[in-house]
Amino acid sequence: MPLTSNVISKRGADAIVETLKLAGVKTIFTLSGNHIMPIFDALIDSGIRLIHTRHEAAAVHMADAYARLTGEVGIALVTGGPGHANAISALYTAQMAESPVILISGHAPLSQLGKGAFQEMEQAELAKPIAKASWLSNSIESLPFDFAKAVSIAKSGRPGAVHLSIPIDLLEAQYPPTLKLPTEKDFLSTIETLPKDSIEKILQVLTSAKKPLILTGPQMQSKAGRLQLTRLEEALGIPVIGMESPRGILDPSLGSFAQVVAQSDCVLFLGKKIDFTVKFAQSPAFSDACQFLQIDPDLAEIEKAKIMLNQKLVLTCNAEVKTVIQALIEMAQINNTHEDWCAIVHKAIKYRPESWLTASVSQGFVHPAKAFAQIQTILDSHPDSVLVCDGGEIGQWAQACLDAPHRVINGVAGAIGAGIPFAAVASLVKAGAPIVAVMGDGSFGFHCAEIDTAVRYRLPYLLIIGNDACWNAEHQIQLRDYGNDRTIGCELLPTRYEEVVKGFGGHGESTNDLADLLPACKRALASQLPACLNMMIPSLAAPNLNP
Ligand SMILES: Cc1ncc(C[n+]2csc(CCOP(=O)(O)OP(=O)(O)O)c2C)c(N)n1
Repeated sequence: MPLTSNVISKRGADAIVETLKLAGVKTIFTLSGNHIMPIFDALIDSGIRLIHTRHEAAAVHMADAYARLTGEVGIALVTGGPGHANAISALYTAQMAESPVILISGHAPLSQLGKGAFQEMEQAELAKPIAKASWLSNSIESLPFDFAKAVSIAKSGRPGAVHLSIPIDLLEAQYPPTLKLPTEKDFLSTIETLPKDSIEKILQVLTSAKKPLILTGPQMQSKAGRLQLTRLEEALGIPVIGMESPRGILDPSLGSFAQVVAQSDCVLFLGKKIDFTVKFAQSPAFSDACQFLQIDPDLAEIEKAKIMLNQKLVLTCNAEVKTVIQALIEMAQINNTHEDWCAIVHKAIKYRPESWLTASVSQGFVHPAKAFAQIQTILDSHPDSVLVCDGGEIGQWAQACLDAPHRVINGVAGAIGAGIPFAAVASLVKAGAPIVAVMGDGSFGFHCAEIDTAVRYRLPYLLIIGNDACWNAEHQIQLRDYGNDRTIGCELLPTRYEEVVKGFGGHGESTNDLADLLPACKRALASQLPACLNMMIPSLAAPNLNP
């Protein structure tokens, strides 16, 4: 029988909560279940806030957005078996976004393993391929240290997802009077720095190139991270570009960047994985004459690059990205030799065709670029406004047309559906700032029950639904690859999603009139509720800025 809170003697669950407090955890995103109820009980009076969601994947998406927006570790707590399995797809999004998230899952009791316990599942094995580390706690003594180790791993090197399964019998077991809790050092991340001569060598190769570029990955795309990249660019006089999209160098928020990438003669991959997003650094995306440098926290990434790039990889270093950026800034010599090249690169990134703003669409529809030109004024109205992007083609239009101090996009994982959980957390951590989340009608469906979560926790935001009654990104693939007469199965209905939002207790508006768009958004924001603007759009292909 589980111990209840009126039996005051401490349990493993209390040890976990003590450890969460030591780690400075303030918020946990969760969905209840038998295996984790001792933790719920131990959280009473702990000062740690529970945000109870409607789906385990949403809890992980929320922990992910929390980590990206605060720089702290995001914690998701779910039950064992099916609850854990539900959480897994969202863990992949966090891992690919280099977001330090810890998924704690309850687990069948150790004493019943192999006997057919309720919801028994090889949970750690299930999470292993998509996490930095994944394991099953196996003693009450190790429990607090397991959590501290999870924090340390999630934050070290390339940040990412960590999973810890905790059997319920450990949570219910008596807390031995001799039980030790972790100290500050147990939570710390390990930092690999670079010796001074390596930094000098990197600076020398970069500055002697004619058209050098520095590419960084998702972990540098927070507001603070992007500021650090600007400082690095200012210190070196070399373009420093952050990447976080599965469309990579073709990301519409990078304009026609792919065209200048092809001209570069030296690229430093500074914690940026050399993967599909950079076309594996091969020709024609990169010049055959381009030299490559790589600084990466993962030895495995370096080994992979050596095989792929061979002689073209002239220098590799194993180190932590933010520390290296700081060292590069400190050791840089002011040098203006690449001023023209910087201007060319930034002009390419800013490129958006003027024709977007005069494009006409059929009666009853709104062109996304014209709508976003108006919505940008909302994002410009506050220093901490947040842009969330989700979905297929509409998400690409949003990324091309909108900018904000904080951006949370679905990221390299390319998984749709996280927009509503992301928006709730943006509202939680950036209270008072406008939160604008853009998503397709298909993507809206994945986690629309989280509108209820946002209503319960009073988390206002504005969802802009680009409603084309279609899973358009896939429909566009059918048109492009199979032909106009071979479209199948991607139709949706022009559903009144604003009524869905109202049904959950939020505010709903619908428009297909550009003149009413901004007033409708303002009414939605003034409602101080989770709100949506259901906007009818034509099925447009994502913007192509690198024809
Ligand atoms: C979890 C997940 N399932 C499926 C896909 C494949 N997918 C990518 S975009 C897309 C269509 C999205 O439709 P919608 O949200 O309406 O946006 P639209 O493309 O219509 O603008 C689909 C099904 C995916 N990327 N992630």
